[in-house]
Formats: sequence, structure tokens, C-alpha cells
Amino acid sequence: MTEVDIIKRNVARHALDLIEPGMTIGLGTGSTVEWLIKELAERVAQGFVLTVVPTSLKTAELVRKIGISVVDLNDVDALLLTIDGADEIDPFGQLIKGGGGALLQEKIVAAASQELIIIADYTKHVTQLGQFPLPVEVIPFGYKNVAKRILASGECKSCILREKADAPFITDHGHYILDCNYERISNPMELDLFLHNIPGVVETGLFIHLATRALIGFPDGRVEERKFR
Ligand code: A5P
Repeated sequence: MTEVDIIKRNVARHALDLIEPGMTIGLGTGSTVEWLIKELAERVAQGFVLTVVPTSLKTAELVRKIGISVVDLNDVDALLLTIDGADEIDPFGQLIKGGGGALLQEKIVAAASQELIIIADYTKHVTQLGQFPLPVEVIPFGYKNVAKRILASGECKSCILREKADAPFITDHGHYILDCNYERISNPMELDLFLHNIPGVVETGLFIHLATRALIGFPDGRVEERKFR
């Protein structure tokens, strides 16, 4: 196990305390959340009951495998808590997400949830968003034109169609992803609005005012809690 894996597992263990038996929670996508699912498996085997609104087909499959029931967001009246990872998190709790390609469903579940708690290792904490290329989910039809418009703004250094096995990566909802390298995003909210105004853009990986708290893990075993509202 790498050092980062050990930190992710440690953060996941801390996140277990947030989950009470009988709850229905939103569950994110990615390796940190996968550690949480592994940690939950032991509890579930001992009779701990939990229902999950998954943010991807992958997460749905993983939780089903350990005996957790999966429910559609449409069938949930109120979602109190969602736990998810992030690719970058700034001091205000603004995020870049979508490294795993699940940003659309992640954002829908996060927006429906009273609390969004991010679990991440210290490498995700940044002073300014943008080092991690921003994933933008787009409709396949005319995506090259969308990429041109993103580049034409002058702020984006490169806009690359995500691929998997030499073919376009297809999201759970049948879309493509453009990975847009900004290096530094000075105004995430403005950029999010700009991108949403381009016909063909479905969603962006900018999560603004959605995270309520974060648990950040460090190499010395510390897990710091940050509150954003
Ligand atoms: C999935 O689409 C992403 O938003 C993940 O939440 C993010 O990439 C964090 O992943 P890790 O926990 O694997 O770093």
C-alpha cells in the first residue's frame, strides 16, 4: 500500500463515525470512497443497515456487492448527508471533481443533499483551483466546437477529449469529457457560468458552495476537519 493509500484509508475510517445505522446517504465515486466502502463492509456483515444513493454505476456495484441497498434519488424524500472525494479543494471548500468521470451524477446528488462532506488526502488541498485539469461533461454531438469555444476564451491552456483504451471515455450518462487545463482558476463561479453558457456543455467539475465540511488526512496520521458553512 502506498503512503497516500494509507492516508485515504485513515480518512475513510474517520468518516465512518458520520454514518449512523438506518441512514440513507449519498455516496461518491473514486478511490477514497472505495476505502470507505471497504471499511463499511465489516460493519454491514455485522448487521449494520444502510441505504445508499450512488453517484455512479461503479459505486452502485461496489455497495451492492457488500449487501448495502441502493435507492434512486427520485425515491428519496430528503438526503441529509453525502460523502464524496475530490480532485482539488480550496480554502473556501470550492472543489474540482470529475477525475473519475462521475461529476454529473455527483453534482446532482451533492445539490440534493443537506451536507456534502469531502474526504481527501492532503495532496488535494490547494490554495487556488486549477492545477488539476477541469473536467467538463459534454454532449458528443459537436463537442469539437465546444472545445474551440472554451479555448477561444484565452484562459484555457488546453482542452483534451478524455480517452479510454484509444476511444472516447463515455460517462454513465452517455456523454464525453473534455479535460480543460486552466493552471489557475481565479474566479471559479464566473468560469462555471461561462462554461454552462456554451451549448453542448452538460456539467462542469466545479463544485461551488456545495461542500459543507471536509476531512483532510495527513502523512502523520492527523485528520483535520474543515467547516465551510
Ligand atoms: C469522481 O468523478 C471524482 O469526482 C472523485 O471524487 C475524485 O476524482 C476523487 O477521487 P479519489 O478519491 O480517487 O482521489
